[in-house]
Amino acid sequence: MSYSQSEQMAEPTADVGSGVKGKRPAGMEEADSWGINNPLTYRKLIEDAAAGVFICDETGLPLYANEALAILLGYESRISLLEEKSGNWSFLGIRPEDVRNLADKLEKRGEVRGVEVESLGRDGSKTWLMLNVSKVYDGKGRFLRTDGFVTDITGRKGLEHELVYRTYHDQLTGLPNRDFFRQRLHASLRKAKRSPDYCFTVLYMDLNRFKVINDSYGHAAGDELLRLATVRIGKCVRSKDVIARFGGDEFAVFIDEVERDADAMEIARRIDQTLRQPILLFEQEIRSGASIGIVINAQNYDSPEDILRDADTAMYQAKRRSSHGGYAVFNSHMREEAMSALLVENDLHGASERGEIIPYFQPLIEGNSGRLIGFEALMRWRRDGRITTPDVFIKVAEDTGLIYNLGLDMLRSVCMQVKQWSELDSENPFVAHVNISGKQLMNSRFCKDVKTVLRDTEVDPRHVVLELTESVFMTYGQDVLEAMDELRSIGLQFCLDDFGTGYSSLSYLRQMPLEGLKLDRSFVQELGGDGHAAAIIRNLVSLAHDLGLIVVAEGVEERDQLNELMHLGCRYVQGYLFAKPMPPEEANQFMLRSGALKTM
Ligand code: G
Ligand code: G
Ligand code: MN
Repeated sequence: MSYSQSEQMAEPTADVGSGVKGKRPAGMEEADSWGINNPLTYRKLIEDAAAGVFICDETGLPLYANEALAILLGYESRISLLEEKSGNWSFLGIRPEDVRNLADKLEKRGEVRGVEVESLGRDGSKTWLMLNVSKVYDGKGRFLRTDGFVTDITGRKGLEHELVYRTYHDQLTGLPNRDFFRQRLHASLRKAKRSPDYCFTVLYMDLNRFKVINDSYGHAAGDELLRLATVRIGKCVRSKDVIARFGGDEFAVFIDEVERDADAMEIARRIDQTLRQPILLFEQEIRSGASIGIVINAQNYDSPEDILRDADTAMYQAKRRSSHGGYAVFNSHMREEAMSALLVENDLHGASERGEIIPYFQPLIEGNSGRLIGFEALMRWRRDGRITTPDVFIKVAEDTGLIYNLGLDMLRSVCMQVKQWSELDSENPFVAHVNISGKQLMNSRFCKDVKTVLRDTEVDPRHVVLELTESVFMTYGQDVLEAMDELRSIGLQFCLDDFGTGYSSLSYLRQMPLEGLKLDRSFVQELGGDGHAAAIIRNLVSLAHDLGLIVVAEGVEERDQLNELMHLGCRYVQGYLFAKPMPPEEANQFMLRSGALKTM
């Protein structure tokens, strides 16, 4: 816009120069070759400015506006802006509450600085504005007019919005993240303080087998699984609930305004169900499922962290109860358990070094002859003079990684015992079974360390059988097979423990380099019932024999069970009927009595 043009556009405005008159620096009057004293200079500056400039009366009716402001507010021209006669700042297109706020502050302080408001332009466009507005008075304190400067901050706001979004959302699934979730819990806890009837529930979950799927099908498949899970969970909740992804395969769900506990449970049950359904991933059918921890009446907590801690504890319990996942509701008993797990962890450090980890032995028997074929070694912890069984400490040992050294120590003790026995009776083939957890097997040092133990103790590896549970295969997938092959190459054998409790497909069984199966004791316990268990055992035994595997039935407590097992073709047995797990000295005695050892 040229100088002459703007001169032609005379507007009904106040004198732009008047407000600055008194402030003009001394000496300017004389040297005015730049036109500094000329009011038209300022007018041109304002009219050409990129920022919007306006002058209003006391009621917010515009008296002057520059072109930039007209564009900013979506008017066709400044003329049409000035035709806006409704006053009360309506030309700005801002919300009524922002108008009230602006008028309030002007009234109280005479100015506002850096106020950010959203404006709905005349042309329907949305713009973020930053306002600097001040009332101008004359020397006697009489109100003259209101001056305003308006900057378009839409770009910056968009960026801020994006940053906030990123701060509070997960990029992969678009779900709110942990920080967002925590803030939501925080707000709800505050609400609960005000309204005693308000209730909410929190779920915390992770997907089963996520790691295996990610590792064996690739990260793209893992990502897709997370997205599909997001969609499925979304279908189980109501619009007022919040689903968040905490990273990895962990999700949390906030269930708002729960009227009855049963309603929250129903949602948890639906999520559990839907995640169990097979998922089609890149034309492969995959089964996942979730472990879900539930905190009902979460409104009674003090902090979001406490809620999440307990939900996590409950999730851990759900996982522990079943390798298929499912859900568990938090109760205070679980907290005690978590506490005692901490205590156990403390004590467990250094338990090996203090010689507190010892093997107990339970005989493996050939059913028909009653002949002793070997022992299963079961880890015991002699803690403060008392014998502690693995249910108290194995899980903690696995979670903390302590299992690795405990297991190796255990293996060493077993090997020393095996060596001693084999020296006493070198004619009888004799095995010791040792339980190995996935954490041990998957450690890259494991094979080397086992070799060292075998060499140090001078034990023939053919006397050692490693027992692995099905869950190891479900958790670690193909890698397990490689680790097994490596150990087999040094002469060790493998046996699948607790068979029938996991859901390893029978086709999987063919791929595994196994010598035997241990039939889970739940089958044996069901014997004598409706005959169903007998049929299953018969089929499993025959399948195992087809694959060249020996079968040991676990948990045989009664003679009838033994007889039926023999009848069903199961040749080897183990259980309280023969002996409980016993310390090494007693195992020696047992051997003597069974006639396996000629001398002691
Ligand atoms: O006796 P019992 O309570 O012993 O054993 C319970 C479970 O603990 C068993 O099912 C077995 O899987 C596990 N367990 C026993 N001993 C060991 C061991 O030496 N190492 C590992 N990893 N697990 C063991
Ligand atoms: O590793 P695995 O899960 O197979 O360990 C066997 C478990 O079964 C150990 O905890 C052991 O103490 C237990 N056990 C051994 N024999 C019997 C039995 O006859 N009955 C019951 N209930 N448990 C047994
Ligand atoms: Mn076992």
